[in-house]
Amino acid sequence: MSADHPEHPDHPIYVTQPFLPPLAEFMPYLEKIWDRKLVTNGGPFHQQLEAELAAYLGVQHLALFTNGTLGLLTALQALRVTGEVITTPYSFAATAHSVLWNGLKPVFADIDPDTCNLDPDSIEAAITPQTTAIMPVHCYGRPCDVERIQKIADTYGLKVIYDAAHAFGVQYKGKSLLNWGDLSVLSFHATKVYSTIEGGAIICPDAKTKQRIDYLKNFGIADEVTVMAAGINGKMNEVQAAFGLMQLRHVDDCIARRGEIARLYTQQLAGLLGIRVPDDAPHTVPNHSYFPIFIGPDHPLSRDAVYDRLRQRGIHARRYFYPLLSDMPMYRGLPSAAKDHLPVAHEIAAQVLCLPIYPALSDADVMRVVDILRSALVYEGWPAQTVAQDGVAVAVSAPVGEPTGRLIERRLGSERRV
Ligand code: T4K
Repeated sequence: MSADHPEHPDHPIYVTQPFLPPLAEFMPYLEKIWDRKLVTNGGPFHQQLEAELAAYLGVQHLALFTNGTLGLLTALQALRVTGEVITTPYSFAATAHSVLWNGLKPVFADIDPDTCNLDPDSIEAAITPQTTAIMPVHCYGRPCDVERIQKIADTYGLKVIYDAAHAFGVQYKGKSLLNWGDLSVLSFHATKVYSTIEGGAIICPDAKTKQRIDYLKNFGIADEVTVMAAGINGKMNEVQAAFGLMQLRHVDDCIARRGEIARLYTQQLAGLLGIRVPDDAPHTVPNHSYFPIFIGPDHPLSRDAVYDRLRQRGIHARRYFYPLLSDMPMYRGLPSAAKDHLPVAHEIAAQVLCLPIYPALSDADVMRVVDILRSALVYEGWPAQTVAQDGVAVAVSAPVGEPTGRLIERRLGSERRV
């Protein structure tokens, strides 16, 4: 058995892995596509998936896209956004790129350290006469402060387009989070909770906006002789839509397994000083799309040293989202990209590490990751909690006297876990 084999104790573990059911399950869908010879341009699976996803997510209208980025680009077009768009520096490149590709100016505002989402005060401070829209991200699927953002948008007459790439299925106060804002854009990329391999969707509240979005994603074509707008080709094809229909049958189980993994990490990492695990988001049914931890200054190793140590042992955690968008060459010249304007984003980007989480990850693999994180504290001789127990110096990785804390001892050069 090679080290690459999933049952090998040292096999590599990536931050995520797409959920793929047995291939046989996909074959009947493919046979239908082959029979129909309708492979793209709004075929039957495309229509079925739009209806099923809208019902599953609890939203009014949903327009499928061939990826999330084309959804973001089209959302800005659909609302005829102009001038400046306030957005977050703490995201994937696609967020700010979609603004730039529309010939608009991204204006970065700082984030909240707990949610990693745009800080409403910072949004308000960034508004100018040129501002027409806000593009917040529900980072890791954690809801933005949607109430305050809506209030700001209403006060200043701004549109809100949520980059909801991470927020599939998230419920906030008993309803889909995707109903907030003017539009929300999902990603169904292979690395996401729910996937069509590549894919995405715009969620919109009314049929008229959906019609405009449907034109825009198909070159602006209304019929054989009418082109309504300068649209793009953003259509999802039938193979992607079929894959999505199949995935929808499994997504609840996938999210449930992710939840188990998140709980195991949370339990096992509790009390490891220098490592912050975010609290559960209030009023939220989460999707556990990512498992970020934050390596603070009281940890004996830097975040990058922990990242390297994990990598040396075959664990490919990721620094989502480092570097910040505001540090990328196409944005760093913007006044809003200045480091002193975005102190929280810089701090969080320097501390974050997203641990592996995906349905096929076993508890044993989670413990492999946890043990490496724990050993970083012990082996580096972290001194803060060194105490005397029975006259012997013991380095512990949980606060002393914490009954649920797990201790890792170093006694006369030999380690043992209690
Ligand atoms: N807005 C936000 C906030 C986003 O996070 C994203 C995408 C978008 C917009 C744009 O949506 P899309 O246009 O992509 O629909 C990945 C994804 O490619 C990207 O979709 C995602 N965000 C981003 C956060 O993560 P990378 O560069 O980290 O991907 P990559 O190829 O390094 O994959 C990560 C790991 O996943 C690999 O180490 C192994 C595993 N993997 C990946 C793929 C593609 C697999 O096991 N199998 C696979 O097929 O960006």
